[in-house]
Amino acid sequence: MEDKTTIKPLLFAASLILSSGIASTASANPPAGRMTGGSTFLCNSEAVTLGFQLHCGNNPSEPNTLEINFTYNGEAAAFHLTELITSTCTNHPDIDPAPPAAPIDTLEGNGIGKLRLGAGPAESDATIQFKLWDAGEPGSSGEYYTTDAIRIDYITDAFGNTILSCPFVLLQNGNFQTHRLTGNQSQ
Ligand SMILES: [Ca+2]
Ligand SMILES: [Ca+2]
Repeated sequence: MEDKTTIKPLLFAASLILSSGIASTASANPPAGRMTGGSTFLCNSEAVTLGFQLHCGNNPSEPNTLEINFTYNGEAAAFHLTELITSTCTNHPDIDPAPPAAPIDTLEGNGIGKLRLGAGPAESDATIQFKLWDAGEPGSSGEYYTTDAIRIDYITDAFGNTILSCPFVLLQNGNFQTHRLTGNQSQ
């Protein structure tokens, strides 16, 4: 059991890295769309929850929201996105995000936000970089390639200290969903 749960995400991650390199050379114009979702996952054995709505593209449409709740030094902590700076969506050849059908299945972004640690106030100028994979339904409790996944490269405080970093992991609960950009036939 231990070996399976460790090896499968690693294989999936390695495959994603290899395939995404091939896919990125085939498309000059990254597809647009948006991704929504909410989930719980394990980050270094600690439960993390998040909810989001994020648009992709060179100049991502509003609104963009991302809330992450986690534990830091034994206390409740929260990150609240205030600005999505870059958001790149791609279509992985081996992942099917349907339903619904969407031109993308992967979103990689970074931005700034507010960070609250313990009972303290929410401090501005926190930063985040992350990547989200939508591998269809139900989104969690499945195998690799059919289970949504997340990686949080970092959440830093205003001084650049890394507060949270989560390696690639499959979702435990919840679901991510990619969508076409509504109201735009070209997408
Ligand atoms: Ca795909
Ligand atoms: Ca999904």
